Amino acid sequence: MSNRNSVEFIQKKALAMRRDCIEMGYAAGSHGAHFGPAMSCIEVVAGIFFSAMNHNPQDPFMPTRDRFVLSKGHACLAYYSALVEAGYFPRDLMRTFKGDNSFLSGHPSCHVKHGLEVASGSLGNGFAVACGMAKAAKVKGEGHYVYCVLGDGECDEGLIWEAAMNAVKNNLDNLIAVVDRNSFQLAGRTHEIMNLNLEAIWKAFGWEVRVVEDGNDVLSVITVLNEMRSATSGKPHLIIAKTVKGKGVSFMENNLAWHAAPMGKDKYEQAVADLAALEIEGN
Ligand SMILES: Cc1ncc(C[n+]2csc(CCOP(=O)(O)OP(=O)(O)O)c2C)c(N)n1
Repeated sequence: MSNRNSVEFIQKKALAMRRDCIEMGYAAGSHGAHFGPAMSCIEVVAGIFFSAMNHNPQDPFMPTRDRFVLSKGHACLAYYSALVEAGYFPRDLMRTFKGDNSFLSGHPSCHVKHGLEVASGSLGNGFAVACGMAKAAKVKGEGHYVYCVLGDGECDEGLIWEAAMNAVKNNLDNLIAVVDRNSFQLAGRTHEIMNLNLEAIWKAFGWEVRVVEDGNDVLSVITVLNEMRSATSGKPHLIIAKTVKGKGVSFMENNLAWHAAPMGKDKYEQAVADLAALEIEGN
């Protein structure tokens, strides 16, 4: 697939992805969906899929493809929306989200033909798998990258740090991880639950670290992804992208009630209107 798309193209994809998230989450009815965690990382996921990653939706098993792991698997709406916008599966399947026998489950499961590389959702686990995939590529002399998106609350997990040490030991400079720094987790603000200086800690663990002040800005995201790909430090790469939980929908932004919730018709209509207003602003 041609990547390195224009900023404008990716901004449009990001907006379409937000709409897709609302459609899928609304279709889940009383099952509800993790709206806030998906909305915060849309530009990060869009930047990876439509600028950074070498992949081909027409050939999902392509051996040279870059791999993507959504370690914060509960934000699967962001992942599914990138896949549908890239053409990995038809749009009408979006309405099967969380339905019986659907591959669009509430946390990602492994369906490589639809672009889903790794099952994830048990926090910490996806990141460790991504480190293993990057090591496997090194051992086999394969040149692809592994991209991984994790949550800032997820960085409280011990497994993250075991895997982070191992990645440095194995010089996994083919690994580009992004922390979605939305400053909230499930039960509160991250600084109230575990006040971590993520930049200092990841650096201390030996990673090459960059901080993006606005992780909902496409240009900032794709610029830092480019920088990481051309870095020569030999270290694994970690981007801390400061984002807004629930970004783009007025009643979701920084509102923990929308970490996960069912969406009724009135909220659906409000969300659609908010996103339509964003589209008008952008044009
Ligand atoms: C091992 C594990 N423990 C607990 C959970 C439940 N859980 C789901 S989302 C979440 C909060 C994650 O916060 P963060 O990583 O900051 O992601 P955000 O939702 O803010 O994007 C938790 C604790 C889980 N999925 N896995």
